[in-house]
Amino acid sequence: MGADNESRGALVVFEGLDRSGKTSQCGRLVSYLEGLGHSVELWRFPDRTTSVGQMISAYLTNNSQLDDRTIHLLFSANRWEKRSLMETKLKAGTTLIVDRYSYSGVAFSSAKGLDFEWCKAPEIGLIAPDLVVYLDIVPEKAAERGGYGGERYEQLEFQRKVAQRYKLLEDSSWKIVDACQPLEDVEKQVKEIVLEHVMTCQRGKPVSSLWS
Ligand code: Z5A
Repeated sequence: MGADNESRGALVVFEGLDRSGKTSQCGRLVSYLEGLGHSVELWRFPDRTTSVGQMISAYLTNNSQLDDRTIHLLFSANRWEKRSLMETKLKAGTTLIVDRYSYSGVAFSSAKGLDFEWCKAPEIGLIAPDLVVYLDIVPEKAAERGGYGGERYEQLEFQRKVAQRYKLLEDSSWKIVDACQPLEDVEKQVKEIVLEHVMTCQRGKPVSSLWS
């Protein structure tokens, strides 16, 4: 996809267990990049605003029951329905800071017992992130933070399995940040790592496809 080396925005994905601090860091990062004059948008998956996203939301809040494979494919469809807009934005020079992506899809569904490669398959061909910031925290520590336990997957034993699956997905696009540090220390590291990648994409880097 896209052999052109034109200036573009960066696709930066945040991953990690529940309450690892993704939402906090994404918000701070967007303000920081905006302050530097970059065109930047905050995205999150699931995107609960679409009709597919509303089905996912009902499932996560225990207001509907769905077969494990069905919900997995809905999470994936929710990314596919945003794929072309994502490419347009990136090529127009907008950096996208994305709270969860395909790695969550595979880690959570395979932690339920679905086949790992089967879980990856529907994600193949989505846009590959330029950077994945993995906020690393042990589940016990995350559980001490506010609001834990409200949604379907927020149970300690399950989160341990999710952490194991995440480890299998790590590749050269990943940067692991210790999320147990104070929020401001995490923020400082995140800003440095992300800015470097934003500049690289501005200088020109082809958009590539995930896992293909
Ligand atoms: N899921 C899936 O199965 N398949 C998929 O394809 C996708 C997702 C995309 C919804 O995710 C669920 O969907 C999720 C995965 C699954 N599983 N669950 N449950 P979500 O993103 O909507 O919800 P979430 O993961 O639970 O995210 P969260 O609640 O937004 O947590 P967070 O963003 O990582 O953390 P936070 O909101 O920034 O911080 C949590 C608290 O910790 C808050 O009180 C902060 O002030 C505090 N905090 C943050 N950083 C620190 C530090 N450094 N020190 C101390 N306290 C901190």
